[in-house]
Amino acid sequence: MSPTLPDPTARPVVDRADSIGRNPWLVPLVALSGIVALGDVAFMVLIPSVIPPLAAGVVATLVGIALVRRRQRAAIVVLGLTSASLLLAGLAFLSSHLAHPGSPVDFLHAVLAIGGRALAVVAAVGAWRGGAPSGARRLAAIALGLAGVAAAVSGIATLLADGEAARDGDIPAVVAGSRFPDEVVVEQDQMLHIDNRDVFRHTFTVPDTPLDVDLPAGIAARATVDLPPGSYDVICDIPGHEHMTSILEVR
Ligand SMILES: [Cu+2]
Repeated sequence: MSPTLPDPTARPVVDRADSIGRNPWLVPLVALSGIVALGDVAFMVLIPSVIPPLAAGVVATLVGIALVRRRQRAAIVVLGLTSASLLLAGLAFLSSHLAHPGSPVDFLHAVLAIGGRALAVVAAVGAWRGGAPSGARRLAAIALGLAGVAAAVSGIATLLADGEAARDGDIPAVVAGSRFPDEVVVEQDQMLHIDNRDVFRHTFTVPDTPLDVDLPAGIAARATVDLPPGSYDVICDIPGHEHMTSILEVR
């Protein structure tokens, strides 16, 4: 690539409709911001639950994209700051999802929300500084490569994931639509067969007891209920799944 020399005939690249084509970083910035926001919307629809910071980020992204033609500098600031703040705020929560490629919705959303936002911040800095077009193309190539690798890793992990079949005497519990059964009744030392029919990961957890079953997307697991008779609260300990509760009645 030849170095980019300043064009002496160029007009100032500020707040002009015709300057979008002149700033090659705007295309990846708008594309990455838009794709990440779409991913957030899809994620919230699938959970299904509204996560306030993500919803605010979607609105801010729409405002930023609407500003691109008329107020280019303002758009770059809005889109850049939206990605940077949500990246920092969500890192701890989302990085735990990166460890579970076998749950494609959680995993791919985390890759998009972390990787896509990090690249959007880079694009915003490039757009603000008016960086070289070759850098913008490299950024787009990195984004496509990252998406391809993430999809491949998740696809393989999902194919390799293997659940456990129910056996005679197991007590069935189906998890679907991010809901547990209202109540699960089991005899002491009986086995539970918990079937996660969702496309994202859950856990079947009785806090402060050994009963803590990891349930990757679309996977069923068997678990012994080694608890004294009584009534126990069941939770899903994935952040954002606080609405998932049930009662385990041990007789
Ligand atoms: Cu859950």
